[in-house]
Amino acid sequence: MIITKINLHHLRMRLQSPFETSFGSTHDRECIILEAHSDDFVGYGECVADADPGYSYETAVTAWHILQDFLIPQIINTNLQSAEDLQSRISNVKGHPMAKAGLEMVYWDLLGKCEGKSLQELLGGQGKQVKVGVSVGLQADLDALVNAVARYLDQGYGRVKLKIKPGRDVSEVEAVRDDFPDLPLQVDANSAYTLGSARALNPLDEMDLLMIEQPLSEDDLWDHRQLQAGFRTPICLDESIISPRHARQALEMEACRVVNIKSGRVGGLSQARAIHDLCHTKGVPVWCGGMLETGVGRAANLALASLPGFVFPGDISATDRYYAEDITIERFELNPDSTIDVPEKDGLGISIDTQALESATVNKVAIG
Ligand code: OSB
Ligand code: MG
Repeated sequence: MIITKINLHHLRMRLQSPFETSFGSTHDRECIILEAHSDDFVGYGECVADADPGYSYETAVTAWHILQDFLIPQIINTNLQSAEDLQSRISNVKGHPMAKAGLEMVYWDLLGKCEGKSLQELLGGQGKQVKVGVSVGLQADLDALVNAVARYLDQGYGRVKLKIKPGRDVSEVEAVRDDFPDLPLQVDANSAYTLGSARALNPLDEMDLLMIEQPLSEDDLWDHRQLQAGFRTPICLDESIISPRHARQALEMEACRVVNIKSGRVGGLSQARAIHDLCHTKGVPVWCGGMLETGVGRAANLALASLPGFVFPGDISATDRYYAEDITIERFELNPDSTIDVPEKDGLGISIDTQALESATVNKVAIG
């Protein structure tokens, strides 16, 4: 496949409500949408780097630079044989996984359109729906939190993740647990604790949580191992798992018992699938994380989450949980059994609402 031209669109999209985590509050989600042209088709991809380097060091602006000045010039007008071939052509660029993942997503969308196959088929996924949950940000107070959870349960979400940070952890989980004793519940600290301060989380071990996600720093595999040794509740790693190698090392070290997989964090769907395959072979459960994606990235997440090792519900909520207006014509709806349908059409299976894309675009460049 030969990509002859790529348009980058830097988007800013207003969230339905601000999303607060231990690293800050987001009201306007930024990302880059890649629009790639081959002779016969147009393919899309989403780079999930946000405005601020809070979740990772990448931002929409650094990813723009890396895509425009390094990644795209190295693959444009070359004959791409596979996703692995694409990755090997850009492997001289260190880091910047979100920029790479956005580019790889474009390749998969075009490949599906060329071959008449959905991304689910191309990746080897199965089933018409995937199980999903909702990630609930930090709220103003405990009442607001319990009300937010109740609202999502009314909408049909069957699994809830609560964001926590030091001082906003045990009482938060206790309040939700008291009102919803049987709810499948988990927490995500986005690396806000140290091995010392994480002692405050000990009471969570009695609160029947599915997992505790990324309590410590991204580069603290060893300390996660120490923490996991003292908890019955599985530790899940998100930020720490940046490649299949890191996944292998984390499992060998027993730094976690569950892995959150995001294609953006690991440099592309091929790497995401490789981590899935490794964990599946070792019997370690994985699930699909989310980055408040537009419909473009959400479509890819749904296909990825349909691989057989994705046993926990994904952070893949319905369109209206994130945006009043999205850039895809398709809107993703929650089914009553807390699932969302996997797109069936070729490639990502979505079509772009060009007017919505235009109105969300704050910067644009054509390459090639
Ligand atoms: O850590 O999982 C995270 C959103 C942005 C950055 C990091 C994370 C999240 C979420 C939201 O938890 C998941 C979603 O897209 O619904
Ligand atoms: Mg997380």
